[in-house]
Amino acid sequence: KRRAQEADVAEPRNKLARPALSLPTDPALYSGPFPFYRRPSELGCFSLDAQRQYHGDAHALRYYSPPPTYGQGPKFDLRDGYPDRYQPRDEEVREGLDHLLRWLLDHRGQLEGGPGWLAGAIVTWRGHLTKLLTTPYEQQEGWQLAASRFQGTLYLSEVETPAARAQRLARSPLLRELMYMGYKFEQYMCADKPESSPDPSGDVNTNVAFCSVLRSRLGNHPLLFSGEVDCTDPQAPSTQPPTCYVELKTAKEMHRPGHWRSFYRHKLLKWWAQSFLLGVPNVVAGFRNPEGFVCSLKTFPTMEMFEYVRNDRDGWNPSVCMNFCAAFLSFAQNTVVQDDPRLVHLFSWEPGSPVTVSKHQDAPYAFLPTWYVEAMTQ
Ligand code: 0WD
Ligand code: CA
Repeated sequence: KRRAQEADVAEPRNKLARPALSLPTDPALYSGPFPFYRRPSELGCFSLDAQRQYHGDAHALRYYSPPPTYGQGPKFDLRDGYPDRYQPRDEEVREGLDHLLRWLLDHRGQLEGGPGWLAGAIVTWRGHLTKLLTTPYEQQEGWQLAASRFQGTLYLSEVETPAARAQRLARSPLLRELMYMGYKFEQYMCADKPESSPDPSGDVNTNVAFCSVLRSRLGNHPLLFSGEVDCTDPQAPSTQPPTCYVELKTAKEMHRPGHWRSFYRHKLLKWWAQSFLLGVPNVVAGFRNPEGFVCSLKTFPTMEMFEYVRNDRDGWNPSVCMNFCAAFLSFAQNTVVQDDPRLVHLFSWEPGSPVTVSKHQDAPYAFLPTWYVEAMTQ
């Protein structure tokens, strides 16, 4: 026993030279002070149209337009228009980081942060960072993240796990309608122009998206990421993005304290992680009854969400989320050493296990498109 300990002491010389082979995810390992997180600032934006085509503008941004607070309150039928006025995005199309890379290519000459800032940054979708933040508490769904280093920059792009793909292909009619209802809620709450009102008579087309591109930093990791934004509030105290943005969510109407507790422990964690990363100050929830009607709304300020679980031993802790994310980013930075857009380190995680890595060359895991690599090499 004693000899084994002595052997461990002699090892660090080796450990320093080689990156770790796996990363544990237990929450207890990541408590401690909240790490530095730079206030996210918007560098730009882009829109995707009804045909999922990229435009370097804000035309798809909608305006927060809640129903009047006087009177009887809302009665939004979230099932209205399903399925005849539903144009869902083709989920077989793997977009990877493509839209974000298109934005980056168009703006690479105007990036702030000084020369070489991009070379030291991590580029990814906000949604991928959300999954990292919630990993220490996630007990259902694993993930895979592909990583490539190119011109110094570390790019992270999610890969659909076989389990997630199987679930998506076997998605029940009930779940499909539930997904529609989330988008329908947005239509009841958003107007196309700041001075107009929502028009729930039109189609729900989930190809359409407005994406904000932001700069931040977690610990010593500079970040450039993009996230889809539901709407902007023309009456927000500050009109400066991202502080004018509003995230819309639906949840089941709850009637018992136990339902609320479970909502705070699970849903609110995901809502917090997603909106905190992007700097969205408020999440507006619509609670739907069993008939699919939203009859009540509640605003959850992102910065107050933790209060609901602060004194709950089975709650979540923002420090744990952020410290784990920082640890993962360090792990990835130390693992992906070779600069090669065709080389992929695939980080895989399943609940109850540590994050592991495998190495792959070219198809099917390489995700940096030739058009991007060639244009950046000019
Ligand atoms: O190709 C894919 N498998 C994915 C594409 C997976 C995840 C996202 N995306 C796309 C999104 O469509 C969006 O254009 O990437 C872009 C940025 O997404 P994000 O902000 O990084 O992702 P996330 O935070 O996970 O989702 C934000 C919103 C969702 O809002 P809710 O309230 O449901 O969290 O993006 C939408 C959705 O409204 N969204 C999607 N829309 C169409 N197809 C998808 C999807 N697969 N995933 C999220
Ligand atoms: Ca939303």
